[in-house]
Amino acid sequence: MYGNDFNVPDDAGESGSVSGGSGPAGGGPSRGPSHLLDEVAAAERALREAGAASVAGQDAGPGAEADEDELRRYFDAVIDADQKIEPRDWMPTGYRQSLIRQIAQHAHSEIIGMQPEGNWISRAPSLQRKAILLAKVQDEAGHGLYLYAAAETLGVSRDTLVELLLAGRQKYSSIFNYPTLTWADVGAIGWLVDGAAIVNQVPLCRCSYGPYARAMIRICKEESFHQRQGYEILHTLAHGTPEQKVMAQDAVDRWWYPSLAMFGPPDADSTHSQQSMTWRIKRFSNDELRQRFVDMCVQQASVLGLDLPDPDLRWNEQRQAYDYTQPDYDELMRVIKGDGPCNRQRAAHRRAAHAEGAWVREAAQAYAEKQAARMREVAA
Ligand code: BYC
Repeated sequence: MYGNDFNVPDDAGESGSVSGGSGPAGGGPSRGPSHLLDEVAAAERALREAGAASVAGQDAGPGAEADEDELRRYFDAVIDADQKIEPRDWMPTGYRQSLIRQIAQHAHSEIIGMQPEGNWISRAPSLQRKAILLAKVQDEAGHGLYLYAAAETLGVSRDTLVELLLAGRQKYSSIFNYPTLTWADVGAIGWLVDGAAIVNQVPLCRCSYGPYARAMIRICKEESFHQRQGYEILHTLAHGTPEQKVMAQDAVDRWWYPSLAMFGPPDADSTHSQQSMTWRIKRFSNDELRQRFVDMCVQQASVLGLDLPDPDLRWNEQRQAYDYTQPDYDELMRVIKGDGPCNRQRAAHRRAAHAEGAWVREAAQAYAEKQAARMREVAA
């Protein structure tokens, strides 16, 4: 349950709202990440129900001869009824393009995100740590595949998306342009980066586009293990030798603000949020999710015995949320534009891996063609 083994098991907030939750004794919201798993389960139930329900009293969508106004009205009714748009349904071009942009960026992030942690597979401090990290990095490859597959249902091929990434024409998450300097960074990535990813991604389980929502349910379940392993690494280090505790604190100091920046620009500067929320692709704004993440981390940091590097972090009774220092959004923009500490290295590594993997793609293609030819022979 998202690394909450060490949490005070008294959190009893509602699971529907973003910033809700009552403050426990000592101040601060008690909403822990286990609520996020409850939300994933609720989203999964809602998805099943959506599949069985009819929209706006209609048993089927508009017929083949429907004009664009009729199709658009039906699309709007599906969105308003919180039902799912499926690949064969009519959708506005902007909706399709926005989904391709976001899902591709998300898929690329999973694949590029393997690099900072992959860097530590051969140096993990024990066989068990190595096996766990290997499994986590493999999961990320799988998440990339689910997401590329979801994007393909929108009529764009995975090859095209990969080419756009390699050409620097599509983005991936800013966070993966920071270096992993010590073993504690693997813990901080799990706790903070995967924690931020989960907070951002759980609402995507309710995204209006069916294939993306379904992929996110599976991804969020797997991410729970990732966040938990990071939290456990940091807990071990924070309760180890003084040097290990210093290493854990240093990693948290370096990853805190980049993790806050992962949620994107502040709402006032977010170009896509409003339209994405109208289409129910996004359910909450960047700032709402960032606040939820901060509120979740404060209590966990205190259980870890580590400090969050923000002297102005304090509980605001009136807002029922923590006040905190915003990340440096100019730095976020520089990193997004390609000028972060590791952008060039990450892109070069991905291009090299793609080129070195050409023979695997060719072999798979040749095998698929051989199989197809055999099937044709059998059928003839
Ligand atoms: N990094 O209008 P906005 C993971 C871009 S996977 C880079 O607010 P939107 C993990 C944004 O694309 C983590 N670019 O955009 C994996 C837009 O540019 P364009 C990835 C960013 O879409 C492995 C412009 O800034 N998660 O965690 O409404 C191991 C304006 O932004 C960033 C996802 O992709 C950023 N941080 O909201 C471990 C989740 N922020 O496209 C962990 C799905 C913003 O106009 N994506 N930009 O050129 C989303 O939820 C949303 O796309 C975002 C941005 C919240 C990221």
